[in-house]
Amino acid sequence: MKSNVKQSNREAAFTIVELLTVMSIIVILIGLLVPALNQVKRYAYEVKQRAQLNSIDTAIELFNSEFDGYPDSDALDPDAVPYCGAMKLCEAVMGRDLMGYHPDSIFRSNGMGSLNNNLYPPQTANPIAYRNSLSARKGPYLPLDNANAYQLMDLYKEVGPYAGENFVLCDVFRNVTHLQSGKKVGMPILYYRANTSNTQHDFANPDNPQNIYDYRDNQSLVMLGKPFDPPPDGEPHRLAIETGHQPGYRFYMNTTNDKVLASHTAAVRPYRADTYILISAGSDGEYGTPDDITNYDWRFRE
Ligand SMILES: [Ca+2]
Repeated sequence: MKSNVKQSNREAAFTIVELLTVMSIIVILIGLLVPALNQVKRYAYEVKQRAQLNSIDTAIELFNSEFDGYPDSDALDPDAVPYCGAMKLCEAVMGRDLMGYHPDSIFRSNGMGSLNNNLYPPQTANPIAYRNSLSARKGPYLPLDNANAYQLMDLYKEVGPYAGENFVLCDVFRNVTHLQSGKKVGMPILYYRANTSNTQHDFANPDNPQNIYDYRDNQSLVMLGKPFDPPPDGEPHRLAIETGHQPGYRFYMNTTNDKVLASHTAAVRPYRADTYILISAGSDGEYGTPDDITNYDWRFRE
């Protein structure tokens, strides 16, 4: 009887070996779960990014139906001042001051119209001009809360050739520290309009004047690099420059329409040859890598 009691006590208690076994199983389970959770989080961001591109698509279509054409995306404005596709996209769907697009705009970097009149006057300097300007506006075509519109000078310490007060629409990934608020924000969404009077998609010659898309529309912006990973430590975006290739090569490789290429009979064509292309840098904040999210079938090619 005595020996029986002793035996059941021993069975009820955990030995140190059993405890260690249980603890190591828990550690292994956590090790399995954490990457899975990170993957879920990343997937959620990707879904959110696709939704944002869809709402930008809708906004551009509203602009198109109002003005009978997609917004310009040339790298320069009519005065040859740098004003890239990403900035023109923001002006078209939000207005240069986020209060709506002025129909007399000719997409000048300084917001002036063709008669050197300020289409987007500041409210404080001239309240009457501001009110008149507002009553002429169209849009904004995106809700301000979803636009993620930020001034370039709040994203990059060095804004390169650009006027820093110009806004861009940013993606939903949080890689960049907003220089004013300290909040984490996204990288600018790149915008390229198709030149429908052209016929080529020549990745052997990215500078071919007959190319439907022009990689140079956003090249100077992409050349600014990653604001969260500044030079000399940071690598340039792979969409901008790649060792052994001409600038723009990766843009043309990754916008080539596989379905047309596969036929071997038709000419090489880009995706969305008659509309426009949008590119988000994706979760790594770098343009031209496999995680980029676009409004066409991004199949990353080296
Ligand atoms: Ca990327």
